[in-house]
Order: sequence, then structure tokens, then C-alpha cells
Amino acid sequence: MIFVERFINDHYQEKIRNDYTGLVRTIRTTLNDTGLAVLEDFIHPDFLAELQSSVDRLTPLCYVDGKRKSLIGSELENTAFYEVAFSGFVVQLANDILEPYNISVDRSDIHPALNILIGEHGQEAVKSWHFDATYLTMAMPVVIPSPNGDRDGKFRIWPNFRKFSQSPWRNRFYWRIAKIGLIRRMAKNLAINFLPGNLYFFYGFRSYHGTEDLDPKSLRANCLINCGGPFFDLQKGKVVRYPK
Ligand SMILES: O=C(O)CCC(=O)C(=O)O
Ligand SMILES: [Fe+2]
Repeated sequence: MIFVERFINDHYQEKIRNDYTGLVRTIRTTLNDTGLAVLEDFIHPDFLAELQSSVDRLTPLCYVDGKRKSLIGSELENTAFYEVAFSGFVVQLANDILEPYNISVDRSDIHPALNILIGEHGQEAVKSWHFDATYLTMAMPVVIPSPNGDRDGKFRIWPNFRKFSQSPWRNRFYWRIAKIGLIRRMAKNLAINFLPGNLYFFYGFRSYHGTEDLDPKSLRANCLINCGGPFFDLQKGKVVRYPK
């Protein structure tokens, strides 16, 4: 497997050339065991600098009429975020990770979203716990407050709490028990400080998660690469039987 994506750091270029299958297997095993996998230092430093330098320009676009919004899909066109999300590598990797689940995704199933949080209007995203609609979510943090133990915008996840399913009633059931705080109180969870340069993976649909307290003075920019999902497949007429 050869990928010449310029956003991939040198030592991963080599790893991918020599043992791509091993890399996929490690990500998948970690996802299944701990619910959160990470490729450390995956993004090339020059490319990371490019991502970071675009944040200043993009921040005002996230705050219009006194409300925050994510920049999604085509709003990211002609940015380095878009380049990563729709790269051959990301689409292939998502497919290879998800292969044992009978799942396949193509470019039309990829939905990038850039969240830039700052100030009081950014607070609405804090502790807004949820399941994603996705099979796989990749998180590519770009600007993250330095860890100080408190209000530093940690990512918290209650991983792999449910299975993939296309059943609407089962979906409503999980959202309902989430809403009354049952998952937060009962399930095991972990909180981490994202580190720019790293690429994180979790099963979005299966994992309850969100952003912890964040100082309104801090800037936090994280790009999510959303890949497919049970109800997106259903909408397309794809009925999937998920093993295990
Ligand atoms: O950046 C984070 O902490 C998570 C954001 C997230 O889960 C989302 O936007 O769906
Ligand atoms: Fe999410």
C-alpha cells in the first residue's frame, strides 16, 4: 500500500510502506479494547503548521449572529482540512478498519467538521455529551489549550457503550438513557488532552462523548472526520447485518 499524502509524517510513510496491515490491525485492536486509538505524531509538522495558520482566518466564519457553528463539508473546500478528509488514505483506512463489521464507505460518506471554540458562545459545545451518527470518527486536533488539569477542554469518552444498529427504537432507547445521565454515571470512561499532530479514532455511533470544561479565554480547534453511519446506510437502502 503506497500513499504519498503530504500530510503524513515521514516515519508513518515508512510504516505504511512496510506494514500497512499491521498499522490497521493495531488501530482496530485498540479501538475494540479501549475504545480510543491514536496515531501519535501522525501529521507532518509542516502540514500541521498550515492547518494552524488557517484557524485565524476561519474563526470569524464560526461565529456569526452571536452563535457558534461548525464548518462542515464544502465550507472547508480549498483548506488543508478538506485535503485530509477526502484523501485516498483516509477513505482507504476507514474501510480497512471497518472491514470486519461488513461496512464500506466511499467519499460521499465522509463528512468533515471543524469546531473552533472560544469565548462565551463557544461554551454551548462544552459538556454537550452525545453519540455521533458515524461508524468511525477521526479527530485531528489543531489548536488545543495546554493541559493544566482544569478547564482545558479535555475530550471525554464512554467508549463502545452500544453496538452498531439500524434500529430506530434501539437508537431512541440509548439516547433516552443517556439523557437521564445513566451512561455518564454508570459506564467506564476516560478523559484525555488531545495533542495537535496526533490522529485519534473512535466508533462514533457506539461511544458517548464530548468536550469537558473549557476556559472561555482559551481557543480550541478540532477537526472531526466523520465516516459513514448505520442510518446513513439505511437511508441509501443499505441494510447491514453487523457481526458481534
Ligand atoms: O472536540 C471534541 O472534544 C469532540 C467534538 C465532537 O464530538 C463532535 O463535534 O461531534
Ligand atoms: Fe462527537
